[in-house]
Amino acid sequence: MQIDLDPSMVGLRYPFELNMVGDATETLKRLLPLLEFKEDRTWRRTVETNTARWWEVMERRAAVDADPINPEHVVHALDALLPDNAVLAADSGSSANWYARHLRMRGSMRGSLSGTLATMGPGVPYVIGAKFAHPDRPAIAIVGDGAMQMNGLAELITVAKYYQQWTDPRLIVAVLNNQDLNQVTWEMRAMQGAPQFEPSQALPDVRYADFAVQLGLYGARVETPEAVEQVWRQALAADRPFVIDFRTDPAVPPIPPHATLDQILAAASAVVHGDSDRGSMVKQGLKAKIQEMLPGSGKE
Ligand SMILES: Cc1ncc(C[n+]2csc(CCOP(=O)(O)OP(=O)(O)O)c2C)c(N)n1
Repeated sequence: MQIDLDPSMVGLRYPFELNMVGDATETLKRLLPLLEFKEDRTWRRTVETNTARWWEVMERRAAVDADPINPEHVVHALDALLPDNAVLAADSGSSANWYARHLRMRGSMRGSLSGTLATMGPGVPYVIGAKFAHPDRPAIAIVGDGAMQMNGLAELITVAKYYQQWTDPRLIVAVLNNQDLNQVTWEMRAMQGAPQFEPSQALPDVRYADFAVQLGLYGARVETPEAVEQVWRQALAADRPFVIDFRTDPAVPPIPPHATLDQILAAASAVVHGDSDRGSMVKQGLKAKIQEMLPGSGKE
């Protein structure tokens, strides 16, 4: 079913069984009395069980130790602390995976990413835009170090220029500093069985937090998992924008928990062909995967 105000949009991209033209709220109000209660709750129970299992697996994956910090822990820890009116953005890269998997949208939260084009670089500009639209709400971007080097660092100058105009000055940029164009490194492993190609994939370590401080913002570099929660709390309580440089492990696989066998075999073949990151990659991949099969995870 599709409901759209604009008749020219109805059925534009996908064939629907039922097309309705109208205001979504009013149309749904008219549809509600037509609903029939289904006695058979099997489908609903399956969805509830799968969802509960998903959150257990996420909890376990976030708790897996990594070198030095598991990026899943960074985003999972944020979920528990998020204000209900936060505006969120993820960049295109491994951050989009952790954002989609670990953050629970609730209250009046909003979230944006470059869903269709998947272009790198929108994370920081999106939260700047959010602050102009909603200066009274905290905005948080989760961004890869590649995107940060591409344009995020320069955009911090814009943040420093305008933040005093915002009633709530909180804008947080969390950099997943894994010194790798990690999403593509993993795609190349999974799709082509190609080992990490260092000349194109490796990134220099940059002091993102120091750059923020130089602009008059706050910044912190985090190198241990124990410090993750505390720094999120600090940034969420700050009276100005805050850049957090999380030193994360590129060996944590962003491939989906339900990756196909072909993809797993291709990644394994990348290891055989001398991936520069091979030891840690296999170890982290297995550790993350095992969380889905442990007792209590619903698969035993
Ligand atoms: C403008 C642009 N260039 C290249 C790509 C291909 N690409 C997608 S994700 C990615 C790596 C992103 O690296 P980084 O920002 O460091 O995030 P990570 O995946 O390491 O967390 C690349 C190169 C893209 N989507 N958009």
